[in-house]
Amino acid sequence: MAQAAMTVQDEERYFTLVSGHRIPAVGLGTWRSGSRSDDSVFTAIVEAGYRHIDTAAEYGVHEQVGFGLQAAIKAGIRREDLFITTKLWCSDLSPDRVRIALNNALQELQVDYLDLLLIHWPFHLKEGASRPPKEGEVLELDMEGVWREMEKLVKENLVRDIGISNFTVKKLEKLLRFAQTMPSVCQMEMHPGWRNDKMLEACRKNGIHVTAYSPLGSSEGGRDLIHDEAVQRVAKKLNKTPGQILVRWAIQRGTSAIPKSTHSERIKENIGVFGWDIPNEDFEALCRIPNQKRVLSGEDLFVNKEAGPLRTVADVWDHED
Ligand code: NDP
Ligand code: 1BO
Repeated sequence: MAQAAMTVQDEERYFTLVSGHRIPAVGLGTWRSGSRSDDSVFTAIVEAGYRHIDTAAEYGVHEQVGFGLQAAIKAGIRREDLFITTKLWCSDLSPDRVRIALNNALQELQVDYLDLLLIHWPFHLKEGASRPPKEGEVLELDMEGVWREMEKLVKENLVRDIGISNFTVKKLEKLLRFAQTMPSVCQMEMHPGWRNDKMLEACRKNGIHVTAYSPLGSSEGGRDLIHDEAVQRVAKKLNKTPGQILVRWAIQRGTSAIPKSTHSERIKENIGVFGWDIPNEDFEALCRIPNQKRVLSGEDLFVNKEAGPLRTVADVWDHED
C-alpha cells in the first residue's frame, strides 16, 4: 500500500484526504451500469486513465466491477494505484452487519482491501424492506455502533478510509461528536443545478473532502444539464463538451466527481478535464444556474407519507434545504 511520490502532473488529478491518503479527482460511477459495468471499468482504467471506481452493494454490480478490476490488473495496472469506493446499504447499517457486508464486498469485488467505505444513506432499513418502506421497516439507526465497527476495519487495514453520503449538517455534527476516526469523505449530490453549498461548507470546515455524485445531473428522471443554456455556452466558448464543463466545474469547487457512463467515448471524454480552467466569470455564471433542486431527493427510497419517521422529503434532509 505504499504511496508513490506525487509528480507536478499528478497534483491536479488528486485531492489529499484528512488521513493523508489521496483520492483521484475523477472517478467512474457505476449506478445503473448493469452488465456493462465490467467493460466500463476496464475501459475507464486501461484506456482512459481513471484510477477511481465508485460502486455500492445496492447497485448490484460488485461482481461485474470485480471482473473489470481484475482484467485491468491483468493488463498491468497495479492494485495499489487504484482507488475503490463502495458503500454500506441501509439494511447493513447495524453494528453486527458491517463486517459481513464488508467481507461480501471484498469477495465480490475480488480485492483484499477497500480504499473507501461509505455509509450510503443514514437510514437503517429492515432486511428486505419495500421501496418506499412500509410501516415498521425504517429502524432506529445506531450510528455510533456502526461507525465504531467501520473504525475497526480501518485499524485492521481492510479499509483505508471511511466516510459518509447523503448526510445533513445535523447528522454530520452528531457523527463528529463521537468519531475517533474522522470521516475522510462525504459523498453528496452536487452539480450546477444543486450546488448544495451548505454541506460543502460544513465539510470544508471540518476538513472532510467532498465527492460530487451525479455531476452531470444523473440519468432517468435526472436534470438535463448537458443541454442547459449556460453549460452549452461555456462549452462552446472553451471548445470543450458540456460533460467536461460539468466535471471541471466540480473539480474547480474542490470536490472530486464520479461521472457515470457505459459508453467508451464518453468515459474518455469525461476525464478530459485537466490542464485547463473554466475562467472565473464563466465559473460564476455556472454557479448562478437557477431552480436549485435535488434530483436524488430520497422520496422513492425512504418516504412513507402515512407511517414511520420519514413522512416527507424534508424529513429525509432534516428540514435543512
Ligand atoms: P451522472 O450525473 O454521472 O450522469 C449519468 C448520465 O449521464 C447517464 O445517463 C450517462 O449515460 C450520461 N452521460 C455520461 N457522460 C455523458 C456525456 N459526456 N455527455 C452526455 N451524457 C453523458 O449520474 P449518476 O446519478 O449515475 O451519478 C454518478 C455516480 O455517482 C453514480 O453512477 C454512482 O456511482 C454515484 N452516485 C452515488 C449516490 C449516493 O447516494 N452516494 C447517488 C447517485 C449516484 P451513458 O451511461 O449512456 O453514457
Ligand atoms: C439506490 C441508491 C441511490 C444511488 O446511489
